[in-house]
Amino acid sequence: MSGTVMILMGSKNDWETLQEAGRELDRLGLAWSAHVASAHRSLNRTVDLVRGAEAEGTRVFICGAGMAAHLAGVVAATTILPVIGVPLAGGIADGLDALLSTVQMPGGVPVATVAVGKAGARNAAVLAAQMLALGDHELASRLRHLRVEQADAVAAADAAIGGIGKGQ
Ligand code: RP5
Repeated sequence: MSGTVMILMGSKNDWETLQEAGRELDRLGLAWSAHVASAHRSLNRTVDLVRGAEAEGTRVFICGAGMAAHLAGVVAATTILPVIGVPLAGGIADGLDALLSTVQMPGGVPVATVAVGKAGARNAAVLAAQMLALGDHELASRLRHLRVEQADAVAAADAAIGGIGKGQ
């Protein structure tokens, strides 16, 4: 099964970053699968994977790639389902190259592009959940709970620091 969200990555070396998306999808209770599928090294298989996932009920794609990062764009060209692109660090500009390759899509074929690296991978999962929550009240409630947890963590960190410095 493809899962509600399919994570695609250009190389197995990308998994260390993309697994953050899988972890967040687990926390949010969403079914997902992950595959290595290169836009350049295995184009036909990538297109087949996307078409197969669409037929099996996948609703959102998360695509992570570095360097000349065309994976998200190729997937977006193959499907009308939402595609979230995660640019990865590495390459001559350490992720700026991948960011521009991912985000600079021609009009009519959007890729929702998130931050470079692990924060982007995590945000891709949250954004996918937010899209799916439009038609799912329980998922919307889990997302609200995530926001509360995050705010609580900040308050706990502040309490732990206890106001560094003595003030005047
Ligand atoms: C991209 O090229 C991949 O997404 C990866 O980030 C980068 C390098 O790939 P490897 O040479 O590490 O397989 O296609």
